[in-house]
Amino acid sequence: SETYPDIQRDKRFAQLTQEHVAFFRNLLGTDSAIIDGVTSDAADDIEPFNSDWMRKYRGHCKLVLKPGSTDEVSKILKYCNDNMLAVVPQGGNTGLVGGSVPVFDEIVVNMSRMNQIIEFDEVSGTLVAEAGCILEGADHFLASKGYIFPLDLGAKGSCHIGGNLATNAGGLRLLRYGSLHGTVLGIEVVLADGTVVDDLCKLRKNNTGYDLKQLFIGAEGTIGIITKVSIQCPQRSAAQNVAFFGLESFDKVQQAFREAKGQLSEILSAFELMDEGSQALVRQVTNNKRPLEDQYPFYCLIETSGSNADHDSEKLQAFLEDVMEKGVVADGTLAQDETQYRSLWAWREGITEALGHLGGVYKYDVSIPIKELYQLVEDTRARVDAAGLLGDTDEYPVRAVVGYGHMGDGNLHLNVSTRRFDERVEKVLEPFVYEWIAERQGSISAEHGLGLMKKKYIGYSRNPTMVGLMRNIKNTFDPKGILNPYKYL
Ligand code: FAD
Ligand code: 2HG
Ligand code: ZN
Repeated sequence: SETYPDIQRDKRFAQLTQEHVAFFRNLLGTDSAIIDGVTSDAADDIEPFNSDWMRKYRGHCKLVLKPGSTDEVSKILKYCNDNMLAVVPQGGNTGLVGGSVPVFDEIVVNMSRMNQIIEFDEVSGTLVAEAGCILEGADHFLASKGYIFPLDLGAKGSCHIGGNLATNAGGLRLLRYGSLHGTVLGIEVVLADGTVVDDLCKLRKNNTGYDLKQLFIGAEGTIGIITKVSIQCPQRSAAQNVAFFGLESFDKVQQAFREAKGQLSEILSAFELMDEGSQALVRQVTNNKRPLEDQYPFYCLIETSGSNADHDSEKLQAFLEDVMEKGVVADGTLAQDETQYRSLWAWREGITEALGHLGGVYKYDVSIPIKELYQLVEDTRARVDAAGLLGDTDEYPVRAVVGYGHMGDGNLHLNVSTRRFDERVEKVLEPFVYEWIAERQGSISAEHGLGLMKKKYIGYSRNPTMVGLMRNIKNTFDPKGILNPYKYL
């Protein structure tokens, strides 16, 4: 491929023909369910499905299929498996590791038409929905019933719940609601050969045999296409508060986290970290007024969710006074209303989008023991600087090396914001970052997954025995390897 000189197209895969297209057209019936660049020139319409959110990864697919039912997904995959046609499952295409777009000419199976809520049990809080529901839409539906989706993230307006499961997305409230491995009760999934696995269980407890659904959570579309989801949703909290703090050092950030857990305990629902560099870039792009008057090396956003607004704000106010008195926090502000609540969150949630406006971003999504979480940013910055790549003017490719993330989960997002993607920058960063993490027994993928970006680096976080077992799983569920090839393993 002109895009990926290091990767060869797998010759076992067939080239798409008019006959293939005719089969899919006949199967899907409606024109809106198929974008065909094989028998017609639909290049412009296909482009958004070929190109990822960051505009870093680009494929050359000529056919996008949008099934409207599990049966259609099953028939598509059976036909692809029989005819050796490679497939990329695609949700909202907000993934950050190049997993959701083709590498060569794989067919995109986009799930956006399977977007119905199937049922909701108002007593238990169990939601059953199709995989193509947009996360924010599902959450709005739940809000009308007094419930909340147990996952929230900046891409909620576009990402699908099926995509969330496929990546095992973590997001902003994992600290409170836990991982999808705990909240998902069941799934329906279609295997490569078209077999429909119906495990759409609605039970909280079910210890009958291996828990197979867990394999598909975080499998990034490599062993099946998730078509339906059953998930346990918590009661929506009546009161939500947000505080935004400035802190002088990463030691103080850690102290603040300890204090927050101790003093806010059951109402704490998020503890997020942002460094000054990340906030300066958000400010540069949005031009919004900063929440605090002065600048600090670090900022934390703390959210509480509870049942009693007065009680919660009293607790948060007392917490803020206490940590300021002890000198843990240098300055802070509390949201006074819904508008301020949203605008404080925007300083954290908006980082990815803001950086995206500034040029190319190299992203590393890592778990490391909290004590060393920020050291990675400092060491990386020093390395990029020593290589002569970091500077304020156009001649330098790198604008800034910044860190932020889900402090409460020990998950850092190291972002290297560049004026343009540049091979010299990538060479300085990789495998340096992965080695740094492996030395500390960290994870090179805390929540975004492996996709195309980290396929060759899996060995930094998983030993050969585990990678071998993973290959066996892949071969069991997708023996011909048609699902999301060239990625993950
Ligand atoms: P896609 O990007 O379409 O696909 C992602 C992967 O899942 C691909 O490998 C694809 O093949 C596979 N896939 C998609 N749908 C299915 C399906 N139905 N069955 C099988 N495989 C499927 N991630 C986090 O974890 N935490 C965050 O806080 C977070 N914040 C983000 C903020 C922004 C602004 C952006 C752009 C991204 C963020 N992400 C975050 C990354 C991304 O949003 C998540 O990975 C999300 O879960 C992907 O969902 P999607 O529907 O867009 O999937
Ligand atoms: C977040 O936490 C997302 O905002 C995206 O996981 C992180 O862009 C990133 O690196
Ligand atoms: Zn994140």
